[in-house]
Amino acid sequence: MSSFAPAAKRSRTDVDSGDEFFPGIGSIPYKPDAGPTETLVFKHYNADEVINGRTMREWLRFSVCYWHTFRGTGADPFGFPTLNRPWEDGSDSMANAKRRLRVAFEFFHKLGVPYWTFHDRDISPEGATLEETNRNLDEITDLALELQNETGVKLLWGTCNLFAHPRYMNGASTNPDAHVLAYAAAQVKKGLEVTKKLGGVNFVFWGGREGYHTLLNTDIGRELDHMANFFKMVIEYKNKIGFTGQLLIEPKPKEPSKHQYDYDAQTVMSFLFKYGLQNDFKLNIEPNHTTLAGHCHEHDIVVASANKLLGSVDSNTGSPDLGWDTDQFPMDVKNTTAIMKVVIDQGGLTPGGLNFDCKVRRESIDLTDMFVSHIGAMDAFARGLRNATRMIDEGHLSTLVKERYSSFDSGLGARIEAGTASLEECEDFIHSKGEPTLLSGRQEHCEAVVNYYV
Ligand code: XLS
Ligand code: NI
Ligand code: NI
Repeated sequence: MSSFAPAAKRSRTDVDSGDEFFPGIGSIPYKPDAGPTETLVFKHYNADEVINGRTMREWLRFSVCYWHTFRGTGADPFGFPTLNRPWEDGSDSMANAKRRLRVAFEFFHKLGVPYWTFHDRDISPEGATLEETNRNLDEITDLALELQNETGVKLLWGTCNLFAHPRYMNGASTNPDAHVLAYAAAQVKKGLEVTKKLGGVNFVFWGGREGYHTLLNTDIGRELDHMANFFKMVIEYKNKIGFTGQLLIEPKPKEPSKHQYDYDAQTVMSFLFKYGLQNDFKLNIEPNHTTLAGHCHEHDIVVASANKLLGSVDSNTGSPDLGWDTDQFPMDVKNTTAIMKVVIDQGGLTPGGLNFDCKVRRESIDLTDMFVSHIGAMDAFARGLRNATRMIDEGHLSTLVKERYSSFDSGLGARIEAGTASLEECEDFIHSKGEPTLLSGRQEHCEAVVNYYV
């Protein structure tokens, strides 16, 4: 971004492109020999360093989300806002929205992330009518385009907020009222248009209210059919306007609906295959949703990738010891190593990325906490990338897995794998070979191998 003037010039009512909102902080440097308490530098993330044939920037494709980082206030169901955000004037005005957008791009630029993500309603106020709302969005996205061009920061994905407004309380594409579904469709039409305008390389659907609270008033079969037809309209319009971004669905098991239709990766994939949508959609996996569904952190990443449907990652972590979505910054290197192993094994995430759909704790009230949190998470993923690269290169685990399945490489096993064996053939095999020789699963050995790299 062009130069930022001192903070003293900051104004709450005017939008001055020369304002600097994080005056004490410059571009975050790579400083591998930094001490433990230097948390405003990268100790591991060296964007231009080539690892395994690609720069770290290209492998990791980091992105900052607009909603938590620039719309989060620290308020929770029990308390008022806590976060210190001096540029906010407390209004829902266009001037405030524009100033906030400039702050965001200063932040993205100084942090050195290549991408950002937003919901339509995060960046631009909703008006009294759809026309007014869309006009606001046009004006704000004009500025976003300008700021993207100025800073080189690109759009990883756009999405529509189809869950906050009261009209969506019973769902958007699964609402029992066709009128509400039509509103959501009109909103998504515009969302696709502005995402295309900003060069977004993906478009996400997280079905916040797509689910139910009681089966007594709900026709699940019709709701799922409607959701599928909604997505078919999306595909049709996307093709019509020439939007080439990847469509993504983000699974989540609970919060806010008691039961969410997009419960986990396996559930979403079965929906996609049932309705023939598997070639047009992939999954955006958020591991703290995965743990809420009762799986381990990397489970859905592995399952989606195994089905060639891992499109992108909301790289958060939760507190699995709690029962709700805490959207914390991923600081656990074991988790990031497990995720990066999958990402490398599938050849990268492009056009997806690692989006920090994370929020600072409501007690982390300083502006520097915004940087420290993202830097810590980027470093955790950089370490994950380095660890996973070594782990894959040295090949101990992949050799072990290959050996474990080697009985399927020849003879009857190969015919079973090819789908050409029969029950009679298996019976004959057992008559001649008898009992199998049992082999250890060696779980603790595998865990010890992983610990060597972490
Ligand atoms: C909520 C979701 C949401 C999506 C985008 O839990 O993670 O933030 O990523 O709508
Ligand atoms: Ni998310
Ligand atoms: Ni989430």
